[in-house]
Amino acid sequence: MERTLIADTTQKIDETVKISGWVKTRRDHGKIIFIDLRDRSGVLQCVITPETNNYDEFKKIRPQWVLSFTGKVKTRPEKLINQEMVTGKVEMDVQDFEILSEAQESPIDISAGEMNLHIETLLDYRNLSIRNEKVGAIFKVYDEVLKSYADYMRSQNFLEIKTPKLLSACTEGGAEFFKVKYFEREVYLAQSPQFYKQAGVGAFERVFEVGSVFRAEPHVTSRHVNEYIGLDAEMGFITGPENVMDALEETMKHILKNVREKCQDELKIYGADVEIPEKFPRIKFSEALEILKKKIGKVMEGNDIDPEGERLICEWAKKEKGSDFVFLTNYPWMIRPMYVMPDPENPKETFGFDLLYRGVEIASGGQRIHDYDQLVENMKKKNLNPDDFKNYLEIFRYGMPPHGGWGLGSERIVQKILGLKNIKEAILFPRDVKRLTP
Ligand code: AMO
Repeated sequence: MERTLIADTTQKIDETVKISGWVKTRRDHGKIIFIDLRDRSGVLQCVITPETNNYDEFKKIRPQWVLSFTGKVKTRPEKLINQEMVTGKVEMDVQDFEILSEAQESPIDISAGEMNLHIETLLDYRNLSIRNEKVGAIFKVYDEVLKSYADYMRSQNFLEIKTPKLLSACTEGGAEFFKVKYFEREVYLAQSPQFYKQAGVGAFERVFEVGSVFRAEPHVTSRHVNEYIGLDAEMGFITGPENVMDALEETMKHILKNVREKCQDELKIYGADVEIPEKFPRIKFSEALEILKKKIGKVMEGNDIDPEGERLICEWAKKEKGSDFVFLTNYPWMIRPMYVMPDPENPKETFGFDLLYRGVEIASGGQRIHDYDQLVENMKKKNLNPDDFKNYLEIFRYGMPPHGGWGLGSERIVQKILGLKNIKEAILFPRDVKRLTP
């Protein structure tokens, strides 16, 4: 008999079907055994009685065993209907079962709705914890974010590209590189597809990439990991950084709209609201500093806005502008990379921006320098040696349109949508300063 998915059993009342999945829970009531069987589509209550074939063998079956059940789907008595479940109106009277795989006793209880475990324990037992319904919900939202991003980019005629992650030189300079052995040489893991996506613009005008990014940052924070998935984009023929912000704003709206529509069950599990503001407020970096100083009484040390400042600016944007998002624009030249276009009216500022969402930076971007001589000049001003960027500079010898783009952190989006305390919860198998397993 062909397998029926559990979610489809609601359409098969009074039919005999075969379902397959994992034992989520087992409850014994005298001789009657209730099994909640889980497959990729849902969970179904299955009833085993002494009439079930090989009933005695069922005694040994425990959570996480993988089974097939053949039996009749029937409507539950009115008072036993579970409104919370898609399959809550039906159950299966099991006639026959087959054991597909046995399981040892689980070291953590993954059947519970809420797994009140320390994050490190959750991650130590990651192979199991991702089977929990609440943990699993995170990855359904993540899937929707990735899908919506790629779909939207394509709908706007961006070409999907994949760029190399093994590099002979550090992309943007700086100390955030992992060195790895490559035959007899030492090479670096890419900490951004920056240069390659710009090369992509030279050929295709609009490109995007969903790819791994490696950062050798020793930070232990709730928003940093050492390997993450970047949602990058780059577009040509822009007339200013506003075009890039407009495109990023529409992209985020599209992602959130899809998550809100398609992940209702998952959002409910987390009690998460997805609000989509009509317009994302845009304020200059310098104005943000003023707001922090005047309205909130926080003076930033140095030239940048620290995580606490980002949180406070987001609180301000929510209160004053009713928006979970806020763009900070015109970043100071001092703290932006050499490829970011300086503002011709005020060279102390650039056409670089950040996008903050619910207290955290989720994207950086801006207009880039597209003129060869200007780029060389800017490198020198930043005390970089243009000879170290020979391959990158090549792009600008052969005709580059004005262009710009962004890098979005996919995991931070999911973290903020669901209100997860730590970014690592939004990563299937995270890599941090200490963790390289499982
Ligand atoms: P940036 O370095 O700001 O910009 O990175 C872009 C976005 O990537 C995410 N991110 C991270 N997520 C998790 N862990 C980390 N350690 C981490 N570091 C960064 C953030 C951040 O906003 N080349 C530019 C982008 C561009 O201008 O196009 C860049 O890499 O969400």
